[in-house]
Amino acid sequence: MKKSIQLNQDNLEQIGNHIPVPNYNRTSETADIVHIGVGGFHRSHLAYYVHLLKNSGEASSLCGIGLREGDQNLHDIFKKQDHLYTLMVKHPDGKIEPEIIGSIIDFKMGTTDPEAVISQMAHKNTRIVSLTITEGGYNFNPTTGEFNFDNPDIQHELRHPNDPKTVYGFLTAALKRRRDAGLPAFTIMSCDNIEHNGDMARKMLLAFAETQNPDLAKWIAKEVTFPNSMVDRITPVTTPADIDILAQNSGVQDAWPVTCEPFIQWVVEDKFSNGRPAFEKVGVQFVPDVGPYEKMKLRLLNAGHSVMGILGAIHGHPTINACVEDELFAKYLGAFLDEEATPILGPIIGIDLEDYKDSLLERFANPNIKDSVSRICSESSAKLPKFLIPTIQENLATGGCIKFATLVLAAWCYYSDKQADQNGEPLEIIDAMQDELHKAATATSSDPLAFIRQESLFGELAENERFATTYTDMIQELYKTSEVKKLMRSLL
Ligand code: CS2
Repeated sequence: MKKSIQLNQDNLEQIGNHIPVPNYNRTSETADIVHIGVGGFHRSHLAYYVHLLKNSGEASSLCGIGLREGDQNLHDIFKKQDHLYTLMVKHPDGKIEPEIIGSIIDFKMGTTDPEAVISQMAHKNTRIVSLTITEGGYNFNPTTGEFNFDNPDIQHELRHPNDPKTVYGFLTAALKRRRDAGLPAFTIMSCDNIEHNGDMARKMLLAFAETQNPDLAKWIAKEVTFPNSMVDRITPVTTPADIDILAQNSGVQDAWPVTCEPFIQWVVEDKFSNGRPAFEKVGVQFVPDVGPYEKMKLRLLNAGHSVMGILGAIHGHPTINACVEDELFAKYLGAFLDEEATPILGPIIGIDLEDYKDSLLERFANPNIKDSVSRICSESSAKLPKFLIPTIQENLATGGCIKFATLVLAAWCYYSDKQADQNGEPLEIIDAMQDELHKAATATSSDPLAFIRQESLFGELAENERFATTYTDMIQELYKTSEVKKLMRSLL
């Protein structure tokens, strides 16, 4: 076994003998992009695009921000590694391409040092504040679509504007400081999987700001832009095995590398209030209206993931590639995409939907990626209302097919109720609504529609007769046999 070298700035030259390292200077810079939510996806996507820009000689860099206690671990690791990390691109043929990324130059924690975060955002060099705060992070009520003022942290921030806790408190504190200093507003760039993610960020921030400081809200409405974007790169959870492989094959000691697929895409609206880096030079597509691209990606890729993930979890498949290697699952996915998701998309300029779906199947099948179904099923309560439930609602309205997606909801109920697969193996469930989901699902024995009556997730679905009959039949069958494949087969 090779002796591995600790990843940090001093060792970069030596590491560069084995794998690609940044060819740019990382010192004496102030970030122009401040990013909230430095998860794996941010590090495989936006931070990678900025790395490509820097490698091509452009000046741009990122300061990461953590607003949750759970971010402390990455903060501490980054400190030791001078904010360097390895991106391990995993190809379907088994090849792994590691590369050291240096585009993040700083990381600040809002939980322990809120002032440092506000002043970073309010710094004159900051042009963009970007977000990957997850679907659940936008703090809106899924039924009404309105801002959730009941959140205790939001209540605290409304009363104490100088003691922010959530993304909204930090954004208003920093924007106020910029306005008072006569500095231009920054762009707020959402990179989350939500249809009209920029519009959503705008609506939520304005609702908050109007209550906290109506004058400031007017300034924000006029000065801040919120481009919508479609972001894409499958980024599994890093495992201890990834850390070992990197140390053994490349001799690099990195406590938190990120793994991802080769595919990458970012389509964004060119609405930046305070300028932007020349992202088009590194393959980013700028379009006037990102809506159709977002809808396509969320309703095909993300929904397809959830279809495989939830059915796969109950069947006992550990990963997405294991699901699509199973012929029945692959066929089921194809049927869902073709018969339920595609009809509501309509044509999209410049995109051949058949090619797009073929490439999705290939990406899901990448055997080297091993994307766990538990990652896909995590936070389903925030994902399904964006990825899958609207497809059922739209198909109900037009008389379209609903059976493939409806089985996923029945399976989700079973999953939330039993918290185990069909063989009784316990499932790892990660969901902010886990207790409510479990409670609603356990009432299924006395009321087959109990799970669907959770209005905040499903709206009025339980009242729709066609849906209610289809779902009830499936629930009865699934609870009787526990064999999800039997039901899948019967629908094809
Ligand atoms: C996945 C996404 O979390 C999920 O359910 O569908 O993380 C997906 O892998 C990314 O959006 C790909 O761009």
